Amino acid sequence: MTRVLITGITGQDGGYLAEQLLDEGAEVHGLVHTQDGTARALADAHPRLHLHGGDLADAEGLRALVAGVEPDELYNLGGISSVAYSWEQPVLTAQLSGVAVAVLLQAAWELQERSGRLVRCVQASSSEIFGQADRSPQDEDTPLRPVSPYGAAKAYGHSIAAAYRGKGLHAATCILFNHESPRRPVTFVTRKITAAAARIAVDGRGTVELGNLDARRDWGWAPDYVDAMVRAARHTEAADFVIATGQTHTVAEFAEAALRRAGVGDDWADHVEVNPAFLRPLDAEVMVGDPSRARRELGWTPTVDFDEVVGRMVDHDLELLREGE
Ligand code: GDR
Repeated sequence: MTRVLITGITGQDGGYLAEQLLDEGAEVHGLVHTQDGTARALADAHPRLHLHGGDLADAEGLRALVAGVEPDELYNLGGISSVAYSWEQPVLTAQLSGVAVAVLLQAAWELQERSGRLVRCVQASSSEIFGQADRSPQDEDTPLRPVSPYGAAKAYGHSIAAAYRGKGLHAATCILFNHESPRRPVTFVTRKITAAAARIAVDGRGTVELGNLDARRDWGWAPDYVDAMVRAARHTEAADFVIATGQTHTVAEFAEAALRRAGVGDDWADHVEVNPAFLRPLDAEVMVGDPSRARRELGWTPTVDFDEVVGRMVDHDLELLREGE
């Protein structure tokens, strides 16, 4: 039975990843910072899921966890995931989304040396490592030019994974572009919009306050991206893989699609306001990925398009409001 260790198991991707691997019959171990309701519900539902309390800032604890679980596959999804929040906590972001990657990879390397078994590692890298990219679309050879504490920390994690790969560890990275689902917290723009669109449609009034409406992002479906990480772990060669759809839309287009889907008609723009509080010190205007390598080498392809991502999220938020009535 494949034994897997996931950091960030209570996040959007961690949950989908745990479910996919449990469905395949794997024994899944997850690092959890606090045993919150999501974690408990997951563990209660799955006898092959084992949760371990711990902290990505605790190097000794991480090392002991990897040594104790002895995973065949290690997925590092943990850390600070919000670009906006990383400006409030730059040092913590460096620790949790940067330094912890080195700690985990070193622990995996030591386990591999001791056991003589391959430890397949996947680092959840991010399109934010490209920041103000010098080319579009971005692929695995695009230079790293992060423009936020989050992007900088992720760029370190990305680079240290390559270093361990050079040393002989199966350290793959998936350079994940934005990927969404109804499990996204409302701190991210897509869910903020779909939750607000549902509310506005039900109340017949109200607005959603946003920052940069012109930012173009490449939005995919989170479970597809999790599947790419599993493929990257099991691929013969560890490598960097861009995981993206190759299509972009602006934040304004997302808002229009969501409000229309919720039932607000042609006056959708009356329900969108710009609030400078949500603007970032620096924000890449366009992020779009070229997933050719993942398609070619992993046989991976996105299965859900933009309209369907928006539709599923809005329908879920409408359903939540109906249930609450
Ligand atoms: P991002 O996601 O920073 O790309 O990181 P987010 O949804 O927060 O922002 C996307 C774009 O929308 C613009 N924007 C707003 N963003 C937020 N959160 N709130 C607003 O009101 C708002 N208005 C406009 C942002 O400026 C930005 O351009 C996500 C995370 O999942 C990361 O962990 C991951 O690495 C990257 O995607 C790829």
